[in-house]
Amino acid sequence: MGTLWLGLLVLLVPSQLHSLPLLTTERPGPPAPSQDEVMFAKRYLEKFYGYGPSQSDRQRRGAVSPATADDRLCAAVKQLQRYFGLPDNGRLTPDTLALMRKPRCGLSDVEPFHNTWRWKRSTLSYRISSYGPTASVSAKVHRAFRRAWRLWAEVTPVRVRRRSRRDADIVISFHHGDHQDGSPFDGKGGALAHAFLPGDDLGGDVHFDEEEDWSFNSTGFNLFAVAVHEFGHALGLPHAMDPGAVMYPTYSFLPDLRLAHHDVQAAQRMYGINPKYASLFYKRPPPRTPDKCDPNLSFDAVTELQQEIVFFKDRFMWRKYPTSDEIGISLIRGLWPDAVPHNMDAAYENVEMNQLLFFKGSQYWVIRQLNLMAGFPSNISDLGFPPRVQAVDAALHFRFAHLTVFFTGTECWRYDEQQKTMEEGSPAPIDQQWPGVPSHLDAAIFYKGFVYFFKGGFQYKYDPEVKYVISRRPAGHMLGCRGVPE
Ligand SMILES: [Ca+2]
Ligand SMILES: [Ca+2]
Ligand SMILES: [Ca+2]
Ligand SMILES: [Zn+2]
Ligand SMILES: [Zn+2]
Repeated sequence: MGTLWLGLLVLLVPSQLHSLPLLTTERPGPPAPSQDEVMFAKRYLEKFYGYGPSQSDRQRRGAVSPATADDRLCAAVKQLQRYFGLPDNGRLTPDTLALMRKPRCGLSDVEPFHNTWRWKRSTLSYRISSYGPTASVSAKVHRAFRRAWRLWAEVTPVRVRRRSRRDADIVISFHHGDHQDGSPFDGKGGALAHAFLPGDDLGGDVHFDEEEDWSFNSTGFNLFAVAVHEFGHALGLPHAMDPGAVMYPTYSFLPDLRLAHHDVQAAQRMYGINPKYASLFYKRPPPRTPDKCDPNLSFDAVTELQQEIVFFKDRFMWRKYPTSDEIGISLIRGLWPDAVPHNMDAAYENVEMNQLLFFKGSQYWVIRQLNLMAGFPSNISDLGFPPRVQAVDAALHFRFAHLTVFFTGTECWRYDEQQKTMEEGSPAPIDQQWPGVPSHLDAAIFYKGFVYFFKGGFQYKYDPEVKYVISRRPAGHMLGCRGVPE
C-alpha cells in the first residue's frame, strides 16, 4: 500500500507542474468594490490616513506628487496596506475592506506625534465626568480604569490618581455621535473611543463611544482593553505598526492583556523607567511580537491562500505574495472572524471548494469568503480520524489530486477530498511515505512542485520525484530570512 501511495504522488506531480503557470489566469481577480464600499473606504481613509479632496502638505512636498483623485486614493490605500501588513497594491481588495471594517481606535494612524507632547509632571489626575451606559456598574468602571493606569505606571514613573476635582488633567467621558470636538462617533462598531494628546483643557481627555456594547469580559468591547490603549494616547503615545502592541489601532481582546515590549519601550522613551521595573518584570518580561528572522522561530501552521503563502504563529501571520518582497506581519483576526483560533495546529486551503480550514486540538474551522461557515467549529472525527487522534501536527493539500495529507506524530493520513473519506491504508508511518522527513512536524505546504516541511527552526525542501529531502534551511527562508550559512 505504501509504495502505491508514492507512485500515485509522483504521477500527479508533473501535471501539477504543468498547470502552475496557468494559475494566475485561471483565478478570477478579486471582485471590484461597490460604490458604497468605495464611499466607505474614502471616509475611512480621510479619518485615519489623511486622505482628502485637497492634497496635504506632506503629499505636496513628497517626491511623488499624486496627480489625480484616483492616484491619491490609491496612495492612501497603499499606506494603509503597508501599515497593516497587506500587499500594497493600492486596490480596495476584499481583504483591505475587511480590515477597514474592524472596530478600532478613532485616532489617525498617520498623525505626526512629537515627543514634546508629553506631561511635564509625573503625577497626574483623572476624573470620570460621565458614565454613559456603564453608569449602573460604576464600581466596575473604576476598577477597569485603575487597572489600565496601573499597566502604564508599572513601567514608567508616571502616577495617575482619580480625583473628583473639576480641573483634573485627564477627563474621561462617554459620548454619543457628534459631541462637539470635531471627531463625531459613528454608532455601533467603527471607532470605539479616542483620546487627546497631553496638554491643557481637552488635552489628555479620553472619550468612549456610548453606543458600543461595553463589557468587562470577552463579549462586546472590553472597557479595560480599550482604556489601556486610549490611556496610552492620553500619555502621548502614537499608534504602533507592531500588531502585538497595545497601541496597534484595531481592537483586540486577550484575557491576559499586558503591555507589549513595543509599548513599554515607547512609554519609557517618553517618561523614563519605573525604578521597580526590573524587579517587577524580571520573571515575565513584556511579550515581544515574533520576528520572522528569529533563528529560534518555529511556525504553528503554513498554508497556501490563493497566490500567497501564509505563515502562522500565535495570533500573528506573515503573508508572502508572489508579486512583492515586502512581507508584513498582521493579526490573524485582522482578516478572519474572531472565531479563528490563535496558536493553531494546522491549516490548508481547499482551492476547489474555495475554503480555508484551520485546525486546533480536536476541532476544525472552515472559512469561506472571510466568513466562518455554519456548523463550525466541528470535530476532526468528521474527517475519519479515530478517537485516539485528538490533534493534527500539519496538513498538506494537493489541489489537483484532491488529496490532503495530515501528519500526526510519526504517522500520516491521506484524506480524499472528493470521496470525503480517509483513504484505505491510513495511517502509515511518515518515514516510509516521506523518506527523510522528520516526525512531529510543525507545518507542511506544496509549492511550485516541491513539498516544504517545517519543524523547529528549519524548513525541509522535499522533492517528490526523487522522494527525498533535498535541502534544509532556516524556517523563515521563504520569508526572506537567509539565516547564518550552515
Ligand atoms: Ca463606534
Ligand atoms: Ca484635560
Ligand atoms: Ca502545527
Ligand atoms: Zn488609538
Ligand atoms: Zn471626542
